[in-house]
Amino acid sequence: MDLTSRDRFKRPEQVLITGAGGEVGHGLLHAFVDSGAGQVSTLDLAELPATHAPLVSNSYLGDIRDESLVAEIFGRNDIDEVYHLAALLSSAAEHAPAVAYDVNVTGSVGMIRQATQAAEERGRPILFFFPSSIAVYGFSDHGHKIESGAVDERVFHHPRTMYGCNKLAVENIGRYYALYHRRQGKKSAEFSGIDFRCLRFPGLISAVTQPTGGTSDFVPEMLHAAIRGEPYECFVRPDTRIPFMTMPDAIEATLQYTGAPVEQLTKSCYNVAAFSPSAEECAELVRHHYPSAKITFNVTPERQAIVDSWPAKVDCSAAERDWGFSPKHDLEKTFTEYIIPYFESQSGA
Ligand code: AKB
Repeated sequence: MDLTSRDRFKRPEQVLITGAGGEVGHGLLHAFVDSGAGQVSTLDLAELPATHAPLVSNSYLGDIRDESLVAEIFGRNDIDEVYHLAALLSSAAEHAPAVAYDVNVTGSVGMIRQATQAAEERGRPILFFFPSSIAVYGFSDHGHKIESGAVDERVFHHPRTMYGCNKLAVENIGRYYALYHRRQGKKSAEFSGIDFRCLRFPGLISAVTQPTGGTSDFVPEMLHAAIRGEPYECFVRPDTRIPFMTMPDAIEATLQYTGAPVEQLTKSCYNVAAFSPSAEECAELVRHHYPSAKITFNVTPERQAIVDSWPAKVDCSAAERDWGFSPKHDLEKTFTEYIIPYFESQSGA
């Protein structure tokens, strides 16, 4: 992982990653350890995989909704930066909307509150990173996809899914705590709470892990199935088009953004994405690089409706301008410079 962009700015002494066992957590954990971050603590419902454990200074087992555990973690560790990744993804959240609200909103707001309190008590801000999503946008209120061009951060905030509603709520509550919340009896000049930063991620493609419970999963799923030599039935139409980026680009963007001086930032929430292929274009590239791949299409209407409510393209110009967002992988390079070299290195080819 190339961390030169982040090294130019600063390196946190103590980091807390929630949901560290998930896809983004896996990438971030490695990036922090490679860059020599002082100490990484994690909070996850499940034990971290054996490969992760040696990378972590303190690994806490538990639920993000357990505020006494979260308070204990802030009390025991002098955390500089929180990467709050724990969440139920969009398809999973539609099956259990009440649980999704509880985890994605109540749990996240509890984390934000505890981070704010810890920052106020020690008189130094805590950077709080929150991964939001293209799911905050909503484009098909009446069943028709609205053609909109590349969508910027300010518009179409009418999410169709519980997950999108959750992400939008936490974007706003995090911004509230960072900018407007004042501890009772404190003058604003004394304020030292959280520095809330948020990226709206597109679908993510990782060579190392496979997502679970998301609706953008059709691309990583068709790819991993081809690599395993298994057939894949894609659950959306061939012409379905939403934005994607690779996991290394997502990790690099996260670290570049969280390492940027606050004076450079004009938003608390930025779009990031690298390319917007149709499902068929992805399938063609998979077949090209893995000629034995067997990909067919069989639409699941509920999941199709979700991706139809998401934008085909997002406008990333604010991220490019403010903190130099510049993903390395387009769709073709995702295969030639990331996926294929990764699997060749795994097989010792
Ligand atoms: C999902 O599909 O739920 C996520 C997302 C686009 O936020 N990958």
